[in-house]
Amino acid sequence: MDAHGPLSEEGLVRLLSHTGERLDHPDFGRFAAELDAAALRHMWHDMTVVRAFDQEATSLQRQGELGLWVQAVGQEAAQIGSGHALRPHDFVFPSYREHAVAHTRGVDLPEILRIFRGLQHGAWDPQAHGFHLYTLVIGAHALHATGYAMAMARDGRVGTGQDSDSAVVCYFGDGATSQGDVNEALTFAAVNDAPIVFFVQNNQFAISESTARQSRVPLAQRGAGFGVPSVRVDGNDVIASYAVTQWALQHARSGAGPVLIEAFTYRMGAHTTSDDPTRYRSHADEAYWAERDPIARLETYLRGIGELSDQDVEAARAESKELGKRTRETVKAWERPAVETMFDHVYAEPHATVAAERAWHSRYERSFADQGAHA
Ligand SMILES: Cc1ncc(C[n+]2csc(CCOP(=O)(O)OP(=O)(O)O)c2C)c(N)n1
Repeated sequence: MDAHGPLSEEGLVRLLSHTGERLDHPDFGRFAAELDAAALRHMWHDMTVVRAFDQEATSLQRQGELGLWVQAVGQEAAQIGSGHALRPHDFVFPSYREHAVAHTRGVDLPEILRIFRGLQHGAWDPQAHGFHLYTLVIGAHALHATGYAMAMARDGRVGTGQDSDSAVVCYFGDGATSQGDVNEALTFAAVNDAPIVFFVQNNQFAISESTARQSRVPLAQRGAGFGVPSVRVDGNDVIASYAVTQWALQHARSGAGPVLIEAFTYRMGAHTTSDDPTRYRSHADEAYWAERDPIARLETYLRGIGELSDQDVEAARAESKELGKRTRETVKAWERPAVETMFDHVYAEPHATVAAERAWHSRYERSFADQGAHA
């Protein structure tokens, strides 16, 4: 592996080693100091519960209850750390793997599965949660997020020093950084000093394509070309993810412009339940990253300082089990909407193409009835 390439661990901000020792950092240590033991336990708890939910969703897909599931196992620290740094007034544009961020924004986890059961295009009210709908078109939402951030600034919601100062966080993957939309978003955000944090989860793969096929340099270096301050952080270190995001949000909310964070992490699961990662990566690689599990390292640290008890672990296990049960029951109880309703929410206004598709669909349905009549 190239020591200075996109998969190197060079320059990562790290505040918790993979064996669970606390580390300091001259620029970001002060943000981590905001986290007391209760806050860290809360993060551990969130990561644990979200992982259990993720595993439950994978099982439901395997049982034929979901069309697809997008796993986020291994990326919990990047998401929970950054999610905990957000304030209610901030606004998040996720891609489609940000289940842990959704949890921090108050989205009830089972609700996410409405999308993956094919019942709804989106499954929550974005304004109620400060959390936009999932976007499957890679990188497209980076432009939406930048426009939203520019509007926030025009609405006087940055640089006042008040609690109402806000920022946008836009999450996407390493592969998305190769998309035109993301590069256009960085250009607009930079020249407009938009209050936005581009949070890249470099999970090392765009489906089967390694980050090494997306870039010659660490992805954070791309920000420099746009004049956007950029930081590489150990994405499996929840403390560092929190600290770096906290700094970035304060920067953006103050009116100083955008920040790019590259959270270097590893997708421990498959790209989706339709993918077989054994086709393109080694067991040795998986074993290396299993030792860097984001939840285990925080657990080791908290146990070492006497801030996580067997009762805490047992309570989280019981809660996870209960959430799994509630998830299964909720999903199976959802009623199937009439197929034609898929045309209802594509556009707010009537649209000629959608109307033509709806008409085609109804002719198609009728053709079966006609066949029956002639039989
Ligand atoms: C515009 C567009 N091109 C291609 C795809 C197909 N596609 C779905 S996921 C994916 C890989 C994305 O990788 P990355 O940005 O690293 O995010 P990750 O899935 O690893 O979180 C691709 C190419 C798509 N959804 N949208």
